[in-house]
Amino acid sequence: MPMKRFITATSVLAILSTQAVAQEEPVVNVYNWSDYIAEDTIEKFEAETGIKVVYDVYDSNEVLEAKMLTGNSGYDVVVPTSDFLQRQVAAGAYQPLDKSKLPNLVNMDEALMANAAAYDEGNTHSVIYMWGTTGIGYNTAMIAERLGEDYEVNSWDLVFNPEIAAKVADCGISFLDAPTEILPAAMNYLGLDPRSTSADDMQAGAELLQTVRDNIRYFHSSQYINDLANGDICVSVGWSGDIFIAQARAAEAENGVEIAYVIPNEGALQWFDLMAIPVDAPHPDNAHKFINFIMDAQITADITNYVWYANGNAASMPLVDEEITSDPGIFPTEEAKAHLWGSKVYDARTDRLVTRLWTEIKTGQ
Ligand code: N2P
Repeated sequence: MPMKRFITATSVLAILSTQAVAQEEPVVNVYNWSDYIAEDTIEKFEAETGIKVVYDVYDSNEVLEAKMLTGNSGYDVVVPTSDFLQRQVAAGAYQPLDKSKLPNLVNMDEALMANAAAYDEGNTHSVIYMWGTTGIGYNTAMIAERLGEDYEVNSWDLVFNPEIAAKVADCGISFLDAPTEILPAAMNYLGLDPRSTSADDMQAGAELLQTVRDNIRYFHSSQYINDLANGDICVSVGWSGDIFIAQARAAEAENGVEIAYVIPNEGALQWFDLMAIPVDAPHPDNAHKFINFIMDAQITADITNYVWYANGNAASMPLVDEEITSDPGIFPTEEAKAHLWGSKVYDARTDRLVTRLWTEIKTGQ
């Protein structure tokens, strides 16, 4: 009898202490790409859940990766791109998602999630946030002025053909500071496999970039949005949605700047960015709540409508503006899709080579 009482008391204690552990402080630390969320997403999440969002931004997978591989970042939700996610999962950087806490998974597009599973088997650690392409944004009037009214921008020639690039260099060309996206585009332009990891192919891509290096004003992965919108630069190799944001900002400012985005005929990189929870996240339960909230059809539609990126949420599609769903720069045509390539994870040797080549390109050595 006394024994039984003892057991009961112990179990009560056990239950109490489990609850104490499960009860996280009402905070979630989110680390996402810059210009990648709607104006009211965070506000809405905080109002609905009472959980405060501490929101930081980055514009480089390499920066995020350094934090994930070091550990102890303090972040609860991060958004790496597919190939980087794959390497970080292999390194044990992320915890498996508790899918019982993610009822909105039913909203996700099964075909896209199956594609994403190539980078994270079984979608065990990640959910698609947004996806897009890496193509060319340009100022229509400035290009017409320099290359003629009839020049149709539909090829990587604009930035990779030294003669053409030289003709537009004076109004400013920017490239993403994203070696794993720019080098493959250069290789593809040369007729090489953009997913090749052969040192010779990488070297050839780097040499091409060296030939146009003097025509490039800068390498940066977020500054180009405002610079394009203000007419301070005229060409950006950049991310689809970012270019559309520049277009929208120019329209809003009524400054006469007109920006267009093209997926060049030779093809382009198609990437996914995915939400994941670091293995040492301080608030994993709140992280699940945040990810589930993002997967709400209306919330994801609001984000796409604001940042002009396609998403992986099938249920959100009827709520996405027709202006966006019908734009081939955001939802590529079947013909364009045939030329898109997926991001490729590099081994350590290839990664070191890419880093070295990229430093040489940026410094013009
Ligand atoms: C948002 C950029 C996100 C795309 N500004 C990079 N994968």
